[in-house]
Amino acid sequence: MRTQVAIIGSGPSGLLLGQLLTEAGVENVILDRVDKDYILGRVRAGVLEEGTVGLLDQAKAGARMHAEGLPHDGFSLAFDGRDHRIDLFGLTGGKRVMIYGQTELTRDLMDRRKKSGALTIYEAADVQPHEFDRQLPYLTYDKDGTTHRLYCDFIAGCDGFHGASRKAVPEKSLCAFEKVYPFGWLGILAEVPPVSHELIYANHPRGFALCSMRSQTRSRYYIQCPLDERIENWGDVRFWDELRRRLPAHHADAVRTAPSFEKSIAPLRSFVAEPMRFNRLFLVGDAAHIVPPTGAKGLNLAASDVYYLFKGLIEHYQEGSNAGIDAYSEHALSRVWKAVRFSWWMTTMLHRFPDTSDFDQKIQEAELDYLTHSRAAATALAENYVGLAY
Ligand code: FAS
Ligand code: PHB
Repeated sequence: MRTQVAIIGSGPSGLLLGQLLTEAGVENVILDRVDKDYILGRVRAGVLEEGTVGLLDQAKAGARMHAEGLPHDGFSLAFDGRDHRIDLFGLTGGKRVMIYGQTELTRDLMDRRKKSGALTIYEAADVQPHEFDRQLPYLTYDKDGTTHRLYCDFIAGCDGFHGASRKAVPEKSLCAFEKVYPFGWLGILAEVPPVSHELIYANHPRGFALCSMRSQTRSRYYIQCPLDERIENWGDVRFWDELRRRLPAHHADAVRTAPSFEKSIAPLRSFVAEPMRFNRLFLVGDAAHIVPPTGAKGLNLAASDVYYLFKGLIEHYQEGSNAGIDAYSEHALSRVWKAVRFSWWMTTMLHRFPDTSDFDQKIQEAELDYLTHSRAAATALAENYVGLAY
């Protein structure tokens, strides 16, 4: 079998790239090692930057997001028993974010791809990129007891942090930068109205908490937890009590509870692989970088990678120019590192570290106090949160 662009991974990166290419008339095939239901069963991101919203529209997969998503003009920082709103819209000259779950975005892209007739091969085992350092790359994969070959012009490694594409790159050709945080996030989903109409990021001596949502009737809450924490230690009552302890009293009293229908623990890390291109192989999204979810950047960085790679591939196929693909890694990494810094800064300011002293807690609260009383400081926060320009 042969195609123009072979995409490993049917997550947001792979699906968005595949749909943009299909809309532009560039043939592509997506392979994933699991099935659709498994992918849709993962609960992840919830905040979309305007650039991500625009790409979904360009992929003709944005209708349900505009119908059901929640445009947000601000969020609150809670600390020292009080909270302060960060006016994203006012501080950034009219920019906002869209609250819309990654699961729904993925579903919309899958539905659009099915309508477009583009090929996705699910449950493709042992997908491996080959000869990407030459001019005739191909993928091999196992399905239905046979090893198949997919010849292509380019390979997009959209297969996440644990995927095969980054691992296929010779170690001497890749430089990895990593920081592992000494805590995780315990998250739940519950069919209950959110405590506030906007997100609340809370710093507390007991640990970080985040009040988010998926709709006006479905809430998403997170509390910081030790890395070795086990889900079975956290019944709903214990979760709700701990969440309330970490919020200012007026929010704690307003938290409405209901049985959780999803509960998971995510570790936090910062990771960047450089470069993001190896001749005919391109690393995209989590395959190339990971950020702690505190800045709501993971999914949005995947989208900006896709923007740069899509632009370069279209220039190659439609104008015969390789300028875009040659610049992909440099352009993507420039935005990635600024988002990695922002996510590290938000995480460091809001979380309780094992060695956080009383002095450190006071410094965190002073930084939050400065942020919520200085227009210059709040503007810097706001422009990073809504997303820096592509
Ligand atoms: P993904 O990991 O989403 O998709 C990769 C796909 O490749 C998967 O479908 C996988 O099955 C497939 N694959 C992997 N290896 C393969 C192989 N060898 N062969 C074939 N297919 C293979 N971001 C936020 O902005 N906010 C959040 O709150 C947030 N929470 C998160 C919680 C968790 C637990 C995790 C893991 C991530 C979270 N993220 C969050 C980040 C997340 O949203 C990612 O940025 C986003 O999924 C990136 O999308 P992809 O790059 O497509 O990678
Ligand atoms: C979420 O709703 O899942 C969410 C929102 C904001 C974040 C992280 C996660 O920073």
